[in-house]
Amino acid sequence: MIKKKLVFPVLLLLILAPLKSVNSQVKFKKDSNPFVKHLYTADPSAHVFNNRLYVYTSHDENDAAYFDMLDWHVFSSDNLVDWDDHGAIFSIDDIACAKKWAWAPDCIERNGTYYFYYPVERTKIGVAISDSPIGPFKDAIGKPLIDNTGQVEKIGPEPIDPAILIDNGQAYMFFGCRELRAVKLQDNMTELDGDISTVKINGIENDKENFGGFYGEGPWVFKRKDTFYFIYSNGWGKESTLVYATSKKPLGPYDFKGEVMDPVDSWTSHGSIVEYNSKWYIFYHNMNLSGDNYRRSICFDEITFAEDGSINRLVFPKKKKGKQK
Ligand code: FUB
Repeated sequence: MIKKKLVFPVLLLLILAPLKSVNSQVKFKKDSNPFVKHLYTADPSAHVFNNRLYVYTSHDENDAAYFDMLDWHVFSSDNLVDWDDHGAIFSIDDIACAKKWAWAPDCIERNGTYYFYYPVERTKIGVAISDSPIGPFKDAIGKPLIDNTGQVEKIGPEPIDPAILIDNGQAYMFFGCRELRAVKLQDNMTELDGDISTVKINGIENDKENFGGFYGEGPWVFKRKDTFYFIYSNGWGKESTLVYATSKKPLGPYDFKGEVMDPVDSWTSHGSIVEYNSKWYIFYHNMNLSGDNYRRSICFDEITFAEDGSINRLVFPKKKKGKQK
């Protein structure tokens, strides 16, 4: 017979166990950047769902010596000061086809369902679904949506960093490291619609890795007025940062415009731009909390546009120390 004094703690554990594994919450306030300080986070993809802002991130481990990441988190806020960490919403353990490298994700809502796109093992992109923006997510199709095994020429050498845009009812997925690819998605969001194509960015033809408009990784596309803005990292050097190009069509061709922000101190630059309550914000990561490239932390700042639609470059008050690589 269970002792009486054990009944309460056991009951409490039973009640809390499902919450912990799915939506364990840490509540905190943003007082400065980086604004998430209780764990290391990177690659923020920010979206507004039902008038609340959600930021989907990858998660750097406390003892990381590489990007050996295991799960993904989502954070949300309705005033950008008070934040909830909804915990690990999906993890490598939930995926049959992968054992490592839970890298930069994205999430989108369509017809009341949330689709979470995740890159794994630097070779595959999968999709998981939920009826809530904070999960629980479950793998949607039990196999990768994209897998470059034997198809490097078509899919690219490193299909990572999926970014989803829905425009005019059509969903698009952008992805890739060093080689940018895009593909339409079917209305069910779990199947490709047509061929994978290369997105052209005019004006970067002579730009080399780490400089100018070189395409590095971390694509993100958003629409403002009638213009599509494509932002991405131009590499992993001391001066590399997020840059952008614009087009009147989602799949381009895009015209290179310039830098979005000052370089951060980590090798990697990865971010997203979102409109919330009539202001625009850029989410990005740096390594200011840890001083280590494999333990990054997400930040955000307001960003503005000039009259002609160009992005007013985000300038940090003091120039950060150069990158190490
Ligand atoms: O976080 C792992 C990788 O580092 C991402 O996929 C890249 O965009 C870079 O931030």
